[in-house]
Order: sequence, then structure tokens, then C-alpha cells
Amino acid sequence: MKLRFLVGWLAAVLASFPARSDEPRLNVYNWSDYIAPDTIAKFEAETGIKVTYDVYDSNEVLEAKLLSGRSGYDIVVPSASPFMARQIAAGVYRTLDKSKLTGWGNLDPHILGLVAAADPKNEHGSPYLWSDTGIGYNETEVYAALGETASVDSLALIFDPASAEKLAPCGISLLDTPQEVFPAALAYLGLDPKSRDLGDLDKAVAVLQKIRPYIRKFHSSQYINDLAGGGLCVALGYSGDVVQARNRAREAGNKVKVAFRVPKEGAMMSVDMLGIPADAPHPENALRFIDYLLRPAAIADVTNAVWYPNPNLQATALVRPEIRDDPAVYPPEEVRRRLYVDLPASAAYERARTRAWTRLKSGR
Ligand code: N2P
Repeated sequence: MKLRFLVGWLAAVLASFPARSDEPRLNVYNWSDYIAPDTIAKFEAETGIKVTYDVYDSNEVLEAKLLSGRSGYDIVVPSASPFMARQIAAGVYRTLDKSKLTGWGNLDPHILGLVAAADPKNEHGSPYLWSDTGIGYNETEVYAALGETASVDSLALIFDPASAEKLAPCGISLLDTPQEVFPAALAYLGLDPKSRDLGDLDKAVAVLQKIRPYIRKFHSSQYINDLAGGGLCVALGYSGDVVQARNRAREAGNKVKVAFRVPKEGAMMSVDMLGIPADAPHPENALRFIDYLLRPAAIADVTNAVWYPNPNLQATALVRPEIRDDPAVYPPEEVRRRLYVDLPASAAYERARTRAWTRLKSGR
């Protein structure tokens, strides 16, 4: 009896300590559809570190986990955006020990400069992949609904109520995040997509309310399958996800033709960052993982699988030419000029935007 008590007590004491940081484990929390099928297996085989891999599809979901503390994750992938900026301010991340990141020099200085708006001096995050947010559409369905002159390269396709009404029967979906949808609505109106003016926000709300009845879904990952299977005709979505849908449809040979356009009014560009939570149980293994992904061959494998561009200059030569030359993946210079990045906003603005978003989604 005494012994059982002692064993129980000992187990409870041990469980109250964080996991030992020298155990060969790594807990990764990444965006869905955002890694090559064999990346984890190759890393495990080389290092003997066993990886637990979970996914999410929005910065909001990641942030809720991080702010509740003790997420148990060693690697997370926030966008270099207001999200990461405030998480850094809240002390959510460790600073990266660059002496352990032998491949850091492979990173594109231009991208490092961009993400420094969220992560000053590049201390907390290693840029992983980047995306732009644009229009994914089913070519046959859209032209059938709107005629041959349909403006597939304009946000009007979604935000003009007359267009949305005609597309509603075949299905429109929007990303499930105010951080993407409001800037797109502002850009459609010819306003600054980065505007923090509450009057502009009201104008965006008015546009969104008009098209609200025509939106079938607010979702940030389902549109890959939906577009590929012909269950949706337009999605505001992330470039690589739409391209994955296009590729899936091609492979399935189901006659669905999916395309992606960066709207002429401009598009959000987001760089997603590998970061290590302050309370990560295995921070050394996390650094090994980041350094692994800084290798040109490893990150080229990822781009070759998910069709998202990476910021590793040495990797470009290893990306398959059909991907490197695909303007939907690596946008040409004149398209890049239309991309904008999201900058930190005041807490008051974020609150107003979140309230507007909740009302909009619930249809009130
Ligand atoms: C992956 C989406 C990642 C893009 N499914 C978000 N910046």
C-alpha cells in the first residue's frame, strides 16, 4: 500500500515537470497542405528525432493555442503579420540562436526586410514559405454564369453583388478570417487595403453585407477539395492552395478546370515564419528542424510538393521548372508590384474589425 502511494506520488511529481528537453522528440504545428509528404520522415531518419505533426488553417486558431500557454509545440508557423507582431510583444517566442542556423545566409534579404515589420531584426522567425491571396475559380462554371467577358482578374467577381448573385448557385467561398477579407473588400472599393480608418471599415462592411447572402462558405482550407471536385466556382484563397486544387483536378481528369488570378486591385502577400514558442519543450530540436528546412534541397522539396514559393535563394535552382515558371506560384515582377503586406494595427482597430466580422458571419 505504502509503495503504491510512493509510486503514485513520484509519478505525479514527474508529470509536473515539463518534458525533458534532451528527449529526441519534436512537436510541430503547421498550416494544412504546407509541407512535402516526406519532409518529416526524412528529418526523423537523419536525426532520430520523433516528430508529432498537427495542422491548423488560420492565424486565429494558432494564436488561441499560443496565448493559452503551454501549447506543447516546439515549432509553429505564424504569418509575419499583426498576429506575429503582437505575439512577439506578448513574449510568446524565443529568440532564435542564429549560431545554430547554418543555412540562414540562404534567405532572401528582400523577404527578411519585409518580415522585419512584424519581427524586428529578424530575431524570432525564420521565413518558411510565402503566399498571395487571390481568386481561385472554376473556368467553365464562371464563364457559363457570367459570359465570356467575366472579369476573372478583378475582385469585382466576388464583391460586386450582381456578379456574386450569378455565381451563388455554383458556390462562392471566402477565407474564414477578417485579416484577409476586409483588406480585399477595401481594395475592391479602390481604398487602401491597409487602411486603419474606421470610416473605411464601415464601407467594407457595407460591401460585404450586400454579398453575404451569396456566400456559401467561410473556410480556409476546404476550398482545395471543393474547387478540385467542382463543388465551388469561386474562392478567395491562398495561391498555393488554389494551385493544388488545379493540380488535383487535372490529375483526377474530371474535366474541372481551376485557375488562379492575382486580382488587378492588389493582393495580400503573407510570409509564414518558423518560430519557437518560449515554453517549447524541445527548443534544441526545434533549431535543428529550422536549420534542416534552411537547406536548399529540403525546402525545394516542400515547394515542389505544395506549390508555394520559398524565400531560400539557393533553393530556386532546385525547384522544378514548371513550378518556377508558373506565374500562379512565382508571380512575375509586374504582379509582385501589386502585392501588399499586412502591418500591425492598434488593438482598438482589431476589436472593431473582429466585431464587424462576427456580425457579418452570423448574418446580422
Ligand atoms: C496553407 C495556407 C498557408 C498560407 N494551406 C497562409 N499564409
